[in-house]
Amino acid sequence: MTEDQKLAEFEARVARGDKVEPGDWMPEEYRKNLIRMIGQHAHSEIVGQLPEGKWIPYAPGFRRKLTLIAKVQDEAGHGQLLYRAAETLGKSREEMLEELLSGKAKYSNVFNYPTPTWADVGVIGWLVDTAAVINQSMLAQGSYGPYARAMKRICYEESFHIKQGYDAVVALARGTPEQRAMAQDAINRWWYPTLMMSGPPDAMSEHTARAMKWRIKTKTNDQVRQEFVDHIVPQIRALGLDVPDPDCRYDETTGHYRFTPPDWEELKRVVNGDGPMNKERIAVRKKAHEEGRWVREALAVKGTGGNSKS
Ligand code: FAQ
Repeated sequence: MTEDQKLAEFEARVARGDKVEPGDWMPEEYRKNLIRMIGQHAHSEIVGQLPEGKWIPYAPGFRRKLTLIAKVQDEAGHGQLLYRAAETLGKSREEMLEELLSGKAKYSNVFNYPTPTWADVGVIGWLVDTAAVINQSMLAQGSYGPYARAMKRICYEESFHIKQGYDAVVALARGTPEQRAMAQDAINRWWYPTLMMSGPPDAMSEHTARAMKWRIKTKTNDQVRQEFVDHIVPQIRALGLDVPDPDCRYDETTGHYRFTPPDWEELKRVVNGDGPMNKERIAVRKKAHEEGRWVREALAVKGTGGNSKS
């Protein structure tokens, strides 16, 4: 078959909803785009442990500490699954990690903001994980088998994270006026970064058109963002809390909530390394990577499985 015939057959398969598997022929651009996206996603899960992980020693009570430890550990597991999915496309985990640590690779904007209060843990679990699950349920319908299957499993766990975050926010919303104010302050700070998570608007998005054609994504950035807003605004208001956007209201004619778009220049700055916490996040990752070197080296000793007896 000529390259054109292979491409036509590939596109017909993808359009039918078939899954593409690791050994299958695929256009080079499809492979590159998936490596880019899955790699960034894996890095997001790994760096995403840090903003909430910071609160493990200070979690209010044993039960909340246990659930937070489990959540943060789940994110590490998601990172592992995603690096594995990217490896099936021919890029090594070492190479991807090197790109993260050198600052070359992008990861989600949202993890470059500080978490000054316990309410941030609740609001990340509730708002950020809700936005992540809406996006990932869309990705679970995607064309690349290993990524789509990883998404399905990850979504089960992230859905539980939403409950953990929501439960923490409900406790604050029903608490003292100070606790309620803490919850509101965290929502105010996370609202726009969470809206930015779904990516730039479709009109500015470099990769969306091709990603839709090849079913790497099955909804556009704007569709995912709108779905998030429609889902979360009534929940926030039901707790007697506010969305920090006076123009956010339900539009009877469209059946959707209107909202003020985020500052897209801020998104650009943050994903390109100039957010409030980028430097600290990478410094912490580098330190953890160095401190874990002996474990990787011990595991890599051939034939011993890391057992020093042989
Ligand atoms: N942050 O042309 P598009 C989680 C970049 S997981 C950083 O629209 P695309 C779980 C984009 O990469 C959260 N960079 O790109 C959790 C591209 O850069 P490049 C992560 C962003 O790929 C919860 C450029 O801008 N989820 O939260 C962002 O079609 C709690 C142009 O953009 C995923 O990664 C951004 N927000 O659409 C963990 C899901 N937006 O490569 C711990 C998989 C855009 O050309 C605690 N990824 N960029 O240099 C996706 O769904 C897509 O990649 C989008 C972007 C939607 C993020």
